[in-house]
Amino acid sequence: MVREDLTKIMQDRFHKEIREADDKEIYLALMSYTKEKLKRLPEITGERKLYYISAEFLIGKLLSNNLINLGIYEEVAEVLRENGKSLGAIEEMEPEPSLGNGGLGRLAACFLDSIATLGLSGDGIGLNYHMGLFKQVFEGNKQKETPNPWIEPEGWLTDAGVSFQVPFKDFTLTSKLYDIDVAGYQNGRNKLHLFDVEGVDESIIGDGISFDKHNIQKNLTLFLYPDDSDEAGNLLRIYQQYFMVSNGAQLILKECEEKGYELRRLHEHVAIQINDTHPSMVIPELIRLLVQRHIDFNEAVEIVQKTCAYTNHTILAEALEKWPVSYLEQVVPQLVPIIRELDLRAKGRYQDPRVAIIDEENRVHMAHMDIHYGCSVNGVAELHTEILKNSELKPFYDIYPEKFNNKTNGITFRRWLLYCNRELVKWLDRYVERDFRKDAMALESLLAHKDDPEALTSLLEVKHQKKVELAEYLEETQGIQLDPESIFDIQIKRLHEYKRQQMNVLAVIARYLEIKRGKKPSRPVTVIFGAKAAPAYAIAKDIIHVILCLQELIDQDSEVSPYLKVVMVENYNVTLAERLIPACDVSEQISLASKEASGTGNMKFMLNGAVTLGTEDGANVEIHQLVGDENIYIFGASSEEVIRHYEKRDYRAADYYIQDEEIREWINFIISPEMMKIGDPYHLLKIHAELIQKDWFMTLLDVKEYVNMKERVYADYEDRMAWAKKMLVNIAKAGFFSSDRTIAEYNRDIWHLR
Ligand code: 26Q
Repeated sequence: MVREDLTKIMQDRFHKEIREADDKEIYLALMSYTKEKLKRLPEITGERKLYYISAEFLIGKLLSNNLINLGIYEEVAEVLRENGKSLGAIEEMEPEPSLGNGGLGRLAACFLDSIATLGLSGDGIGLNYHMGLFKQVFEGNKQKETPNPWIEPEGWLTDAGVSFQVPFKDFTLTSKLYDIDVAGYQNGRNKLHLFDVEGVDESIIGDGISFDKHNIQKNLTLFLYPDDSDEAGNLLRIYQQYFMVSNGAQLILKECEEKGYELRRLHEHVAIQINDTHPSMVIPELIRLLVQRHIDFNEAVEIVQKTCAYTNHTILAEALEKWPVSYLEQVVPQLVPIIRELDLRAKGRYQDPRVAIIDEENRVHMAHMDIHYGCSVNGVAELHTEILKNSELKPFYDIYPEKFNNKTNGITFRRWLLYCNRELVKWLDRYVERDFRKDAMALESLLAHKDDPEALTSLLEVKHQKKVELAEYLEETQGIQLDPESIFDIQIKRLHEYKRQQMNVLAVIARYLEIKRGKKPSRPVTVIFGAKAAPAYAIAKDIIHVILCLQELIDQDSEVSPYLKVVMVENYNVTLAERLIPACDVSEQISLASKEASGTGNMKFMLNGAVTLGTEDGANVEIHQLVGDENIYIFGASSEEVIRHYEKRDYRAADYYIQDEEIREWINFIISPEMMKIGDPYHLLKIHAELIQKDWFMTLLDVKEYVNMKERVYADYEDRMAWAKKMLVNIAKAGFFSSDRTIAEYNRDIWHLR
């Protein structure tokens, strides 16, 4: 079938045989073939439908994932092979849609896959950013941002032929809807709806990623907002958010009306999941639209409340959105009276100022609106939800204990195992008893082989193979040389102080200095970083600078480079993650306890047989519980301890610096003559001072224990069979982290789709 179909498409479009065509032509043919196949899948339907509204969907490349979910990946790969082509090379032709910053956006993408795979009726609603998250290039050991276009004349987007009017204060915009089909694994299809503005103008982009922030008509969907740590007091963000939710709400009502549902019964037919506070304006907007359609205000509030549920993804204070009422007045004045009314009602019931929607400074707390006027609040890992209930959102938990629930994150095994690690899948097929493809918990049967030398040896071979493949890939694409015999110690995630890449840097420096002193390790280590820093996040950029300088310094030092290598891959994205994760030995999950809501990279690494070196934070806690002390390396202060330090304000980085000679030596190395010669003294001095004088995320509290624990990890790695056993247990216990399980729980507790 595939053979004949593809041959015919090649003939019709390019008048060529497959073997004569170039990779781009094959890519185009394969894509149109796949799109056609997707279109023929039955649409998933149901009495109640979920709308997952999110400012980000970090979907990554779609070709291979679609082929897998359609069940034709192997067949296509075979047909190409027969014709002297490789599917791998074809994949390179596809641009990556980077429509998200990191965890939250990638989670939304995993969820869409699982919702369709479970046969639940549920669509995504978001924005069609023309530029994904900026492309990162390194120049002079610094990050530079450049535009990252991904939309091509032919791609996965299809014009849905739907548009709405979205009213702003000074003008009304007409939207245009594009859809992407989302195939379930061996199941039907749902949709990702991405709204765009007709008049977006890519020519207003100036230097790097700068553009005219005021020309809303031309810029609204031009860029994905980079997760900005400095107060992004930008009106554009509000324009984007309102555009997204107004379109979303209009689409939802339109679909209900088309199905003949009564709007009074909206909640019986619709569930809306609000992905962090970015889509929170959907609450007042839906109320507005229902009232416009002659539903009484009180009833509209009730209907919306029964429809909407909110997920919290962070407890970092600076990330909790609070919009000044005056901003909303300037952009969406029609929502302001509604929000004021919702606020008055909440204040009437609860006088505690901590639960007010509009605070004394006239700022609207988006999360507060979600909690008062939604039916559910969830955190994304056990620990995170407990912190929400007991501290961050405690006043709300006291009022609405029944609304709070935990939904520990998950990842789709289709992309993060079936696609990215076919060698491991082959191995699993040998040792897992039932089919783990539809039932991730089946992986647990692997435990029967935890002392089987043949299973363990072949597992080590799979890992080695993936390390070789990564080395080849990085050599080809970035000119980086890796030694597959070395330990691959990997930290890939957004750059943020709380994630503590700087602590990993200090450990690298510690190792460097040891080698310099003559302590040559028996096996080399490769420490790999991948991370983008928000363009306005100065400290994060300084940390990147240190890493890149260290990389250069060690590369140039023939005394150290045989034993230690630092690599910061350029432009870390989903595609690179798919290569890095299967090749990883040591998974770095070293956030300051209490700060990482969940993490999802930790799960991807575990599933691919890496061993975690981490703090008791986010889902690491659950990984620890599942695999046991023997199969994970846990260190550092507990979340309670950290929270106490913040309460008492008694953490002083300088004390550690003054009292501990080693810590002092490591930190001072950042401004050593060797480093200052390679790097920019201004930035090196800045990060040096930052670590001693502020260190808001308590690097120095844990760094000693971290360095010691890492030493133990590397030593344990040498007992290859014992290490392989740890790998096996990690894989066996990863089933819990399938997003199929997460979605089944959302459905059981919140959505109630049938
Ligand atoms: C805010 C204001 C202005 C512009 C951008 C933003 C913004 C954008 C994105 C704020 C936050 C984000 C993303 C947050 C995020 O990715 N959180 C992560 O969510 C994951 C999925 O639940 C968790 O696993 C991670 O622990 C959490 O950090």
